[in-house]
This record gives sequence, C-alpha cells and structure tokens, in this order.
Amino acid sequence: TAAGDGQCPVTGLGASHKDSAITTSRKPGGTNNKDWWPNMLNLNILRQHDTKANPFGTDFDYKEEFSKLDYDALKEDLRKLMTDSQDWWPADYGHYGGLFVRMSWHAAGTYRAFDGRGGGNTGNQRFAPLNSWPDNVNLDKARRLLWPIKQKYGNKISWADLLLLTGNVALESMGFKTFGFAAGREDVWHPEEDVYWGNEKEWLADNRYSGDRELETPLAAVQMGLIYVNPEGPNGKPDPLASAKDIRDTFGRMGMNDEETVALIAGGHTFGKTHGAGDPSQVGDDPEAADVENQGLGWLSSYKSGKGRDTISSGLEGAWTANPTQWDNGFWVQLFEYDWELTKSPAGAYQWIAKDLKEEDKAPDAEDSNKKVPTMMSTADMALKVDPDYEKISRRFYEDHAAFEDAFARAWFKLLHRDMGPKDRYWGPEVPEEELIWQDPVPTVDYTLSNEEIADLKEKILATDLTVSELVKVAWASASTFRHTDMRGGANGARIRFAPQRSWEANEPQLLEKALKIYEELQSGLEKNVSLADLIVLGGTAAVEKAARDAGFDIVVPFSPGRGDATEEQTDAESFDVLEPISDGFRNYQKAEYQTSPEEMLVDKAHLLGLTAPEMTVLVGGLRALGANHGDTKHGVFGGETGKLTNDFFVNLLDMNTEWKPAGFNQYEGRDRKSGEVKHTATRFDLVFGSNSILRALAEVYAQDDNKQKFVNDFAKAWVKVMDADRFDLK
Ligand code: HEB
Repeated sequence: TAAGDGQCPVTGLGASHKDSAITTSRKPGGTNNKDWWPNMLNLNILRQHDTKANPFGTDFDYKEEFSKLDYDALKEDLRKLMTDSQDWWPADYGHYGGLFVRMSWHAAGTYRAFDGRGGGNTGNQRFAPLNSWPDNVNLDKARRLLWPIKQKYGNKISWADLLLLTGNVALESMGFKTFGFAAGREDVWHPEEDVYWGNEKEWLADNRYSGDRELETPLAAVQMGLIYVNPEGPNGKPDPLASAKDIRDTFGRMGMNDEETVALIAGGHTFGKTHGAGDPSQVGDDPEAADVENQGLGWLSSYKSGKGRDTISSGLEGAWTANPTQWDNGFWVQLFEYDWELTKSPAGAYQWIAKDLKEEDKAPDAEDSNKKVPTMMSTADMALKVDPDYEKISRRFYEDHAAFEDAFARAWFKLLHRDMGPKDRYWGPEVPEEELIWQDPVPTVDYTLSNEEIADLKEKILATDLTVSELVKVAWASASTFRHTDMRGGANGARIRFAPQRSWEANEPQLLEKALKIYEELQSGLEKNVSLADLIVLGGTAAVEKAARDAGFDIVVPFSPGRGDATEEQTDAESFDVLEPISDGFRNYQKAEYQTSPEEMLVDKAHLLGLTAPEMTVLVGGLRALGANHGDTKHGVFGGETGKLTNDFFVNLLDMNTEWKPAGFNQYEGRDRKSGEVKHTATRFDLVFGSNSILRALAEVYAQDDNKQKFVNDFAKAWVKVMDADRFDLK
C-alpha cells in the first residue's frame, strides 16, 4: 500500500522521525530474524567482506599497489604531520606523537591469541564498535589528522597499514629506534561480524567474570569497550596489586609475557599525556551515535575550549614524564624516585600523584611549555611497581636502559605484527632480518615435484597400511589448525609431529603416532628429500582421489608441493596451545560440553578456516563419507561403510522416513518412522544441516540427483582450499 500522511515509503515511519512518538518504539528497518529468533545460528560470519561491499571488487591487488609506494616520502610526510598542529585539534606540546602511538596501540591491542581475532590487520578501527569504544575516545581525531596523507597516497597504503606505521613513525620522531615495520594488511569495508567482544549491553559492564575473577574465553579485556584493563583499577577500585592481576591476565591473552608487558606499558607511557581536564558529563556522543552534522566525529566537548589543555578523554589528567615527546627513562625516574599518593583528577578519576615532586621532574603544560604541571600515574602504572614480579623487571629496566630499549622495541614490533602470520607476508623496506619465534618460522624447500613424481608418491602412500580414513584424518588434523584471523597454524611446517599437537585428543594420538611412523619410513626411502608436511597433505589428496574413484568419479585433486618441515627450535610449543581444536564438527569431535552450542562452534571453525557456508556444508558431508570421524564413531555416517566419496550424508539426512530424537549430549538417534528401528546416529554437527533453513537449502543441493558430480568436485575444491590455506607463496 502507498505510504500516506507523510509516511516514509520505505520504513513506514512518520514524516518527522524525531518528533513522532511512534518512531521511538519503531526500529528502522523493522523487526528482523535476529529479533524474532535471538538464538538463530549466525551464518553471516561466513559471508563477510563480499566483493559487493568492497569498492575495488576482485581486481584490486594491494601488493602491486604497495610496490608503487614511495615509502620514504610517506614516512617523511608522517614525520611532518607530527608537529603540524591543527587548530581544530591542537597537538599537546606541539607534537602528536603520544596520540598516534596510542592510536596504533589500540588498533593492534585488540588482538587475542585464543582465536586470533582482533588486532590491527584489517583497519577495523574505522568502524563500529571500535570507532566508538569508550577506550578509543578521541582517536577519531587521530584518524582525521591522518586523512590528508591517506588521501595523498591512496590505494598504495591501506588504512590498516597506515594506522600502525604512523605509531612507528611517531616513536621514531620522538627519538626511539624501532625494530622495523612491515606492511601487508588489507582493509575491510564494514565491521567484522565474527568477533565476539562480550555479551554486555552497557559500555564498561563486565558480566564476563565468573568464580575467582575468571575471564570468559576468548575475551582479553576486563570490561566491554576497553582494550585491556581499567586504568583506575579493577572496576574503578584503585588497587594496584589487583590491577597487576588483570594486566597479567589480559596481556597474557595476547601472548605477551611479563617482560613484554612491562616494556610495553612503560615504553608507551613515556610519551604523551592523559586527558581529564573537567566534568566528563560535558562530553558528547561517540562517533557512531553523534548526529550527521558532526560528520562522524564524536566526543565533542563543551568544557571550555573542548580541546588542547581542556581535553577530556579517559578522565585521568597529566603526563607521566617531564619530557612527554621524547624517548628517555623518565617513566622509571618518576615511578622509582617518588612515593605516590592516591588522588583524583579534575574529571573525578582515581590517579596517583608524586609526593614532593621536584621542579625539574614536573611536566610541561600541554599548551604552554613554560608552565609546569604535576605528573601522574594510573593505578595500572602503579602495578609495575607494586607487583613483586613486575617490580623486578621494572627495576632492571630502570637500571639498564639498553635492555629496556631492546625489550620495548621487540615487544612493540610483536604487538604490531603479531596477527600477520609468517615473515613471507611482510612487505616493504623496513622488514627486520631477524627471525622471531612468534612468527612460527618454516624453512623454505628447494625441491619441485613433477606430475610423474607426484603420481608415484601417491601410489606409494596408498600402498602403505594407512586406510583412506586414516590418511584423510591425519591430513585434516595437520591442515585444519589454520586460522586466517592471525594466519597461524596449517599444514606447513608439519608441526603436527611436535608437542602439543602430537598429543591433542582431537588428533587421535595413537593413530597419529602410527601414521607419522609410516610417513617417516616412506620419506627416508625416497630419493628426493620430500618434506613430511608435503607427504601428509599428499596422503590426504591420494585418499580423496581414491575415495572418489571408488564412488565412480575419476577426478584429479590438485596438489602443490613446497611445504617445509619446521624444527622444534623453531616452534614455541606453548604458543600452540590456543590452536587446540576443542570442537571440530568436521571430524564430529567435541571435547566437552561448552556454553556455546556445537553447531556455533562448527560455524566458528569454518570461519577461522576462511570457508563459505557451501564449502563448510560439502566438507562435512564428504568427510562423513570418507570416515574422518574422531574415534571412528558412526555419527552422520549414513551410508553404512566409509571410504567412498558419496553424497549419502545429504540424501539420508533429508529423507523423511527418519525421525530424530535426542539421546544424550550432542547425540541423536534416527529411527525408521514405520518400524521404530534405529537406523542412524548423529550429532548436532550433522543435524544442523537439516534443521537450519539456510544449511538445509545447501544440503538439498548436494542431495539432488543431478548434483552427484558437483558434490565430488566441490568437495575436492574445498578440501584443497583447506590444505593450501597457509600457502601464502601460492597466492
Ligand atoms: Fe596507555 C594514554 C591507559 C597500556 C601508550 N593510556 C593512556 C591513557 C590511559 C591509558 C587511561 C590516557 C588516554 C587519554 O587521552 O586520556 N595504557 C593504559 C592502560 C594500559 C595502557 C590501562 C594497560 C595497562 N598505553 C599502553 C601501552 C601503550 C600505551 C601498552 C603503548 C605501547 N597510552 C599510550 C600513549 C598514551 C596513552 C602513547 C598517550 C596518548 C596521548 O598523548 O594522547
């Protein structure tokens, strides 16, 4: 019906959206599926960053654009920007260094090791929720200051790279020698939907704790909207020792140890200042909530000038050191040479002030360097002195400035590059030579394999005692640790031979032991020095081809040799713990019962692997037929025997003659409707492809009579995608 009475033809809302009483109770766009069914499976995460959202489509090659960049000219422009103070947002002390270091740190600092999500590798600070996080207050100004430079260098430097490079240049321009910089981060064009930032509905709420302050996995910040910890102490309680506990937990969750943590905090707080000049209630809406005339700027403040020395950001007020735009050991001088007393900032935030602060240790006023003002410490800073383990490191750094410098340079480099994956993915003239253990280095190989050699190797593998099911399982175990969120894991390196992967329950250690022995024997008998990593993947490839053949489809599954075998020295075993599959629906494996449903964990795993919903679907169906189930259970194995690449999973799942009933956690029985006889068993991983309407639509495609060949082809393609997921050299 036509919209009348000044109603909007699209939403049906009244003419004046603001004034109409009805509109306040109406939601723009109407009530959607997620409102009706809050628990529905979120498959959106498998179709993010579509070409339709990206202004460049598929033809854009960032690497090529970057190769045309005049890197030195860009750096020179960034250096100039540091002291090019703008009236609309003047630089404290005439130098934007502190602000830009904070911008970069907050871009990178959302990374968490548990799922590799967050971090600075996508430029997501441009979008909600991050652009409006309370902790990111006034970083919108930093990005706007950068815009003329982004505009000038355009496609040759992504926002993601620029947001981090700028912090690096800021450090350099304040006299710090960085460890280097690598570019290679591609921008996203809308907020990520896969990152779980917590379930709170209020900013700074912390429903994420249970028991004895156990932080919910995978989160790495103490409150909604913070990067890490509350500067005033846990929940605003100024207790430095309790703050130390939070800092250790949250920094640990991004893979930083005590030394790295201390270096980062003290190194960072050598620069810039905190901002809490007045009453925080005079600060306006965040960027996402602000009205159009603000043009995406948020937190506009009506306190005095609203900027410069009147700025209100965190609410704490003051600099840490006497020279906030210069690299020195001032942070330690302040922390160790003075006693600190609890006080409150003009904005009412808890902070600490030095007793009897000498004139020469005072900080300059942000607008007038002739005027001196007191320094300050946050409760989180005090933790570096009060916590006994932190204190030891802090004191050593105070006494040994070179050690502090080196530790900060390395930790900062790690912070910025942690989610970029191996060194092969680093671009630009400032890539450091040194190999770092957290890059999960893999040696390059110097052999190639001809098609004949590959065929010969496949025959040899199939002639061993390993079955199709076993070959598939080991290849899957090896490759499926990959996660594109931080480019870690994958088959390359064959780290499946080492702790902890060798004994992960998901990998069926006994079977793995046997398979590795067979592969190693085979390898030692070869003329060429083929890597174990390649052999393991090739075994899976051979098995898939055989299973397809046995089902009547002659296909060639592409194989790309070139994987290397890492050594144990190149492997930080502990850092691989977070890659353990505690749930892998592809193998029908669930380690325990979690708050998150098995099917959500399956979708999550598919996302980490970079799969689409159709790819996830065809893989699950195919893997059931190949016998990839953990512990050789029969769940979802609807065709009876395994080892043939048939679409039996889909055909039987959609068969109306079966009626399903729960039979324990993540277990279901399928009975024949007439006889009542149990025909099949399944898990939620299996049944979700019949119950979820979107997945069912995909399952129908693969159950159709005319799509048997398509099923085999699509399976092979998705299989290769997983096997090659970490082959950055092929892309
Ligand atoms: Fe920071 C600033 C907190 C770590 C660097 N810090 C800041 C502030 C606060 C904080 C509150 C203020 C803001 C305003 O503006 O108001 N942090 C914090 C905490 C932590 C930290 C809690 C943890 C413990 N940082 C950090 C790090 C880094 C940093 C790690 C690097 C490395 N910060 C920084 C800077 C600054 C800050 C540079 C300054 C800014 C300006 O100037 O603006």
